[in-house]
Amino acid sequence: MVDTLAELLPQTYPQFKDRPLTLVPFGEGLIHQTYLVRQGEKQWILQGFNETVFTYPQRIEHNLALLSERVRLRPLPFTLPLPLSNGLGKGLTHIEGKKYRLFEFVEGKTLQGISSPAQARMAAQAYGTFASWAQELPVEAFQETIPNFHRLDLRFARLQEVASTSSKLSEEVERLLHLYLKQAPLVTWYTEQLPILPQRVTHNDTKINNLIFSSDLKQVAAVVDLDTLMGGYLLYDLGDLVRTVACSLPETSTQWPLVRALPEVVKALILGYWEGLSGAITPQETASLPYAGEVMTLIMGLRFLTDYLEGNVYYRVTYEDQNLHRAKNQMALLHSLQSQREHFQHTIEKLSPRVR
Ligand code: GN1
Ligand code: MG
Repeated sequence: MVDTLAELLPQTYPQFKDRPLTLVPFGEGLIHQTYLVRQGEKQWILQGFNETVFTYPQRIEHNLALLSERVRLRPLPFTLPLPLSNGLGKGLTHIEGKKYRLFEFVEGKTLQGISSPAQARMAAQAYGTFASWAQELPVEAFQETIPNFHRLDLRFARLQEVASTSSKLSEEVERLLHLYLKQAPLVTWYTEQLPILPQRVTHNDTKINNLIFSSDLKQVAAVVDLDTLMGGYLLYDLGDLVRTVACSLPETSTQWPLVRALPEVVKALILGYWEGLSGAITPQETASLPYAGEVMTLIMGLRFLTDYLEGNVYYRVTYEDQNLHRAKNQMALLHSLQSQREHFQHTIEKLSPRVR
């Protein structure tokens, strides 16, 4: 495939004419297929667009156009890489029946984990700055690129539905399923929040590897993966940071007994996010933050387990049981977060004495 792409890309992107290209697979994303494109010294990112997951590409284009307009008027301290136009002026290019997008290559480093709480704080500051900046975007003008993406209640119901007809319920799976179903109180808490939390434009996929740090790791150079940018709640963005940054091991680790939330990192994330927000937060939102990591960890766990039962139709896996293992990993993290909830509550109360 890479050879075909290298040959066909110049037909749609005139900037590639004349000199040969090389393509290599790139990054750790689970949804789109990403390649690094090289021509001489210059580099780009080419993304094979996942149409099974993103069935509304025009909604993404619509949202990104709103974003690009805003960033032109009010730049951020980091870049938001947007698709480059092809020879027809379009962001999406069709090659051999598939869709692709091309991006400028951002010089720097992506991390799969952090090496200090200070790094966590920097990452959270960037996402907090983004949320504060995005507060001025008209949330109602943004379209849902994946309907009900972070609706915890619907994800919970979906797992129950899929499990009820599954033929893959071994004893191991049953045990895990039971642990997930015991999380009903968190789902209830979440549904009670929906009417009181303000909707705002959030990133919705704030994994650590969706940031590009400068090569010296002293600052955040770019926030990437903007396809799920749409209306959401602040707790989604802080939550996915907690899930992916404050965990002792990555989400693919199978050393479940060693999976836990690192309190000093959670604290650094809360502080950094708070600093980035610089006051752009309501008391209700503040009160929701101690649950942020739990909600996002539960959502991902539910999704991994559902996908396992459905036969790995959504997430890319490298072995048959990987989604089951990811779901186990997320449950271990969730339990660790829950055992420390009061501690996180305390950290947040100290930032904002009005919150009880
Ligand atoms: C997916 O594409 P990637 O790997 O950045 C997923 C996120 C999950 C994540 C789990 C559109 O993100 O919601 O948190 O995998 N994105 C989509 O690692 O489903
Ligand atoms: Mg990604």
